[in-house]
Amino acid sequence: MRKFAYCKVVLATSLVWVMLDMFILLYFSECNKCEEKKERGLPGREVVIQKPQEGPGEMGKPVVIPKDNQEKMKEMFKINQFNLVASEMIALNRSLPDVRLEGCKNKLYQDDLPRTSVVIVFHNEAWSTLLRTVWSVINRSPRHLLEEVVLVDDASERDFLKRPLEQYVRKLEVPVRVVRMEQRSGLIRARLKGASLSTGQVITFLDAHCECTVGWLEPLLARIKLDRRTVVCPIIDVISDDTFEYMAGSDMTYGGFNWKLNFRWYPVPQREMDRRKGDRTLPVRTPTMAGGLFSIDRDYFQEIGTYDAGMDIWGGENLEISFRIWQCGGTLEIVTCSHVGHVFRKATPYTFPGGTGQIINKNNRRLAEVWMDEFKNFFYIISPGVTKVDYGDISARAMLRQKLQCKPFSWYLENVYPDSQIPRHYFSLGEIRNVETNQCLDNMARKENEKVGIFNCHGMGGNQVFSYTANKEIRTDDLCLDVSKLNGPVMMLKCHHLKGNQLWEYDPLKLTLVHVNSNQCLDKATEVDSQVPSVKDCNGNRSQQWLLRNVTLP
Ligand code: UD2
Ligand code: MN
Repeated sequence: MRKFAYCKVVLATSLVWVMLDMFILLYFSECNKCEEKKERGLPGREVVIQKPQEGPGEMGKPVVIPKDNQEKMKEMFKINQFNLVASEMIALNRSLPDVRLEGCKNKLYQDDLPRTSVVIVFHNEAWSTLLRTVWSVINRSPRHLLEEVVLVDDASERDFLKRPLEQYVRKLEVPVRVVRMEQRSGLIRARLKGASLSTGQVITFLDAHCECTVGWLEPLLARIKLDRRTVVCPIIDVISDDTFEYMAGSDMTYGGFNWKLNFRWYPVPQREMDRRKGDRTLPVRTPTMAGGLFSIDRDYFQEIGTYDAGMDIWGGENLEISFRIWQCGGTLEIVTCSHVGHVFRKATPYTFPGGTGQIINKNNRRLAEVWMDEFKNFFYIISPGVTKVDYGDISARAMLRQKLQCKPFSWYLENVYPDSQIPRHYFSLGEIRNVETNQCLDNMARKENEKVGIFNCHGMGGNQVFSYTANKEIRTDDLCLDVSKLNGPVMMLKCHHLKGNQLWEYDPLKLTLVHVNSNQCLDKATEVDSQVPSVKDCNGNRSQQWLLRNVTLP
């Protein structure tokens, strides 16, 4: 009996302990060591930059988690959707490799560059990643170019981001201000608040899980000094969400977007290499920015209408500002001599009040309605249901476009983004229907390098939307119908704009789609599989006849 009672007490106490442990794990683990342990090798800034320290993650090396810590690691991964255990093992001021092109390392910049405020917005960010961002800014920015750091807390729910954060940053040698949103507002309105409270001539935005590398700032500011209507992004390097390894990003990709209005990286086209006469250390003109990391002249930011404050939480603002910059007379560049790392995550750790899809679609509709003219139809047709999402009042943004006399979206496609996934000119946007079976080409939600399918027509757009373009590609979003062998199946490959195996000739009388390279006709199926369209010798059969029909929006 007594033994039983004893057991209960032990059980109860261990339960309390486990719960306490969980609590500590969730709320304090990121902070409990933050004060003493984290700045190994301080203060010697020069030391930090030039001499790699000993320790996990130094010089951007991957962190290895000991076996007996794997469970904790998995548990803590969920908090921020990155390896928090790894992040906590790394010094807040860790050393990083100099990943710049050789030609960047000895470029000289004027002394009188404009000073920048660095604005970092965050919602429930981890202590270690947030402060490592701040430390990397302090340690790797020339002091005379750094006005201040402004941290905007978008109504985080973690105690360590309250007073402990304010106390910590007070001790830093650069002014770091913490400002709070009264309620969860999303990154767009949080950045607007940070921008309005900052004072530097330039505003530099960073995500709250970044690391700036040596020489990151000067080349950005130099471009703005040259022309205040130039908005500049660094190359965004990859900090592994798993090991926190630092991996250099490529100077050969730039920003684009697909029909769904997702931001995507695409290869820098030959025309842009030619314009720079092959010099990869010169800035790349980019059609869009990823969104999180850029510098902009304060007055110019005002002039072109900051952000659309009607956008909520996350998403869309990056394309919106990109289109606006270009269409309203500015320039958007990736400065290839500037490298800043960012922890890319596979999932989002925080809530989207009102629903993820709802919010992102609303933001995207706002930007499509204001900036994309008739080309918004590519977005609407491939995203069934999106036209039912309410996007609120956009009259102020439409007026802004008027006031600034911004150019049409067709101008942007023609002059800034001729290799865009949205074709400037096209013959059809809708379904491609087989005359014999009355079925439609369908991408079956498959991915790059898979076969195109065929399925009963549903007239709803989505997976059955194809555009036959003026360049004679048949594309569904950024994938093009491609055939690489005689009688072969029709594959969906990334469009390469080089014609080749992606060139199709439509004959509106015979209703055939001739694959030019093989001189064969698109047929409803292969010999062996009725679900896989292929090319075959042209035979005049109805299985090789196709109707290109525009889908009309509901
Ligand atoms: C990318 C951008 C991000 C933003 C987003 C589209 C990069 C590296 N990142 O997504 O800056 O443009 O695309 O909107 O280009 N945050 C808040 N409140 C919120 C939600 C987020 O303050 O309600 C903060 C968050 O803590 C982070 C920043 O906003 O510091 C960006 O959020 P993210 O890191 O989840 O976005 P990311 O990198 O996936
Ligand atoms: Mn981010």
